[in-house]
Amino acid sequence: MFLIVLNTCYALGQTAMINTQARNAKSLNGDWQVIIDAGGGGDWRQVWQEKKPQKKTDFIEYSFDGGPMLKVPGDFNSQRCELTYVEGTVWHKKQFNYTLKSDKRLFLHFGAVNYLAEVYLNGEIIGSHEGGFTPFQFEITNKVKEGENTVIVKANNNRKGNGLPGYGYDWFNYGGITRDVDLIETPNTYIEDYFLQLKKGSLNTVAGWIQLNGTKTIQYLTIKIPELNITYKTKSDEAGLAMVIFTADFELWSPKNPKQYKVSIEGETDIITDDIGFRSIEVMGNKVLLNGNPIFLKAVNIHEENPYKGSRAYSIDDAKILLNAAKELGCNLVRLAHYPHSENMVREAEKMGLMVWDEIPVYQHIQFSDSLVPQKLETMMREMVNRDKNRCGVVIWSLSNETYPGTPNRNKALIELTQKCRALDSTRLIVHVINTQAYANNTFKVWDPLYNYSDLIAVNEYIGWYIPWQGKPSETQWNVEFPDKPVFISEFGGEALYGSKGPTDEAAYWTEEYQENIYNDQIEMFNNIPNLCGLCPWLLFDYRSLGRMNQLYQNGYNRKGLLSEKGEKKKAWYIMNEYFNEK
Ligand code: GCB
Repeated sequence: MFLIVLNTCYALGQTAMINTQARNAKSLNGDWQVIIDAGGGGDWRQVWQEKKPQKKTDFIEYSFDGGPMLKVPGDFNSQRCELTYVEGTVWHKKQFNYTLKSDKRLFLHFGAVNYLAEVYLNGEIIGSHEGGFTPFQFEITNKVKEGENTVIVKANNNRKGNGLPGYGYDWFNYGGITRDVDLIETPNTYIEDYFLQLKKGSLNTVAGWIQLNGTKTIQYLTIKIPELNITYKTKSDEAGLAMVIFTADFELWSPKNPKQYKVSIEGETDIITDDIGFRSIEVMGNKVLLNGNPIFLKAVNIHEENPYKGSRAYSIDDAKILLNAAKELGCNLVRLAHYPHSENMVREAEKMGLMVWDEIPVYQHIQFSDSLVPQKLETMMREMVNRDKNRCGVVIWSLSNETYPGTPNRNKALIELTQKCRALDSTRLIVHVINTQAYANNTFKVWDPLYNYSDLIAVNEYIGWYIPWQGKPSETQWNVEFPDKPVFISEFGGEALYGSKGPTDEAAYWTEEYQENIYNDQIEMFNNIPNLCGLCPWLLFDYRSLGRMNQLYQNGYNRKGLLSEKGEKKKAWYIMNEYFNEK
C-alpha cells in the first residue's frame, strides 16, 4: 500500500485499489446535494458538521437542504449555468445506508475529483487528495455506522501555482466529482494489487506479482486463464507479496487482433477477475516494435471532453464517441492528453484495438523548484501507473509536455521521475514531449537534455500555424540531436472554424482550406524527418478553452480539431484520413 502524507496534519490518502469494476461495490453515483461556496466561507463555518439549531435563539447560516442537486459523476461547470466559469469550491453531500459484517472491510473510492478533495464522513474528516485525474480511496471500516451515514466532499478546482498542472493550461478546468464514487467491500485480507504483463521483450513470459492487504499475508494464490489451460500457483510472503512468472502460448494483443483473456486470481481469502491482454512494446534502434514487428504509430490527440455536451467525458458512452471517431480517422493509437483520462476510456480503447498513450498533467509552466512539486510528480505518476499497468493497450507513459530546459530544477525533477517510473514498470515506453526547437534557413532543429531519458523523440511543432514556413515544405530539413532514436510528431496542426469563409491563404479567417494546406504541407515535410515512427495531429475534436477569445471564430473553443464540436468533418480530416489509410 502506498501512503501519501500531505502537508496538513490530518490528511492521509491512500493510492486506490485497482480493478474496482470487478469488486463488490455499492455505487454512490447519482444526485448529490450541493452548496456552491463562491465566497469560500464553508471552511470556517464547518459545513461538514451539518449543525442543527439546539435552542430557540439558534440559527445556522448554511444548509444543504433547499439547495440544488448535481449529478455525480459530472463536472459542476456544465450542470448549472451559474457554475459555468467557477473555479472554486462546491460542497457535495450524499447519504447512504450500510451494514458492514464484522469480517469485512469497507473503502470509499473516488475515480477522480478535480482538483483538491477533502472528504468527511459523519462530520469528521477522513482525508484529502490532490490531483484531478487519478483515483484515491479511504478505508472506512471503523468509521462507517450501522444505518445512515453522510459523506461530504469539498471539491475545489482553484488553480495552484505549485499544482499539476500549474496556473496556465489550454483546456477547460472542469471541477467537481468527475468520476464514479463507490463503496467497496472486501474480505479482511484482500487482493489489493497485481501486475500481470509480458516481460520486456518477451512474447510468452509473464513476469509480475500479486499484493495482498490484510492480516493473513501468507497465502497460496492461483492464477487461472481457462482459455489457455493455465493454472499457475504461487505463495505470498509475510509482506503479502507473491511473485509471478509463467509462460504460455498467447494469442498476442494488437490493433488488428485486440485479444483479451479472462484471468482470475484466487487467494485463500479473496478472488478477483480481469480481462487482460498480452503484447510486447519496445524501441529497437530507430524503430518502435509491437510484438517484435515495426509499427507506424497513427495517432490522434484527444481531450477528455464530450464534444456534443461540452462537459467532462467520463462514461463508457463518452469514451465510445471519442474512440470511434479516432478509429474512423484511421488511428491505431490515441494520445490521451494531457492528464490521465477515465479508466473507461483506457479499457474501451484496448477493447477496440487502440493503443493508448497515458499522460500526467505536467504541462508547460510547472514550478519544479517548489519543494512540494517533486512529491506531487511522483504521486501522480504512481497513481496513473498503478491504475493502468495491467492494460496492455497502454504502451506509453508520458511524463511531461512542453516543459522548458531553463526552468530551475526541471531536468533533475523529471529525470528522477523517469527513473522512478521505469523502476515501477520497465515494460512500456516512457516519453517526454518537448518543444525545444529552432527553425532557420528552412532547417528545423530539435534538442533537449531530457531526450536522453525519453524512448521517443516526441516533438510538438506547429509549422504553418504558430511558425510560418520558411521555404518549401518538401525541402524542410530536420536536424535532430539524437539521430538514433525514433521521432514521433506528438502535435502539429492549425485552427479552422467549420464552414468559415474568407481568403483561404490567410490565417486570420480560420478557414478550413488554410488548415487543409497546413496538413498537406506537413505531410510533404514528414518525408524528410529521419526515423519518423508516427504522427499525432492536434487534435480530434474542437474543445473548450477559455484562452481562445476570438469571438468571430473561436468563441471559447480551441479550433484545431479535425472535427468540429458538432462532429462535422473539416477538410483536413480527409487529408489525414487518406494519409493514415495509406500508411
Ligand atoms: C500545444 C499544447 C496543447 C495546446 C496546443 C495549441 O503545444 O501542447 O495543449 O493546446 O499547443 O493548440 O496551441
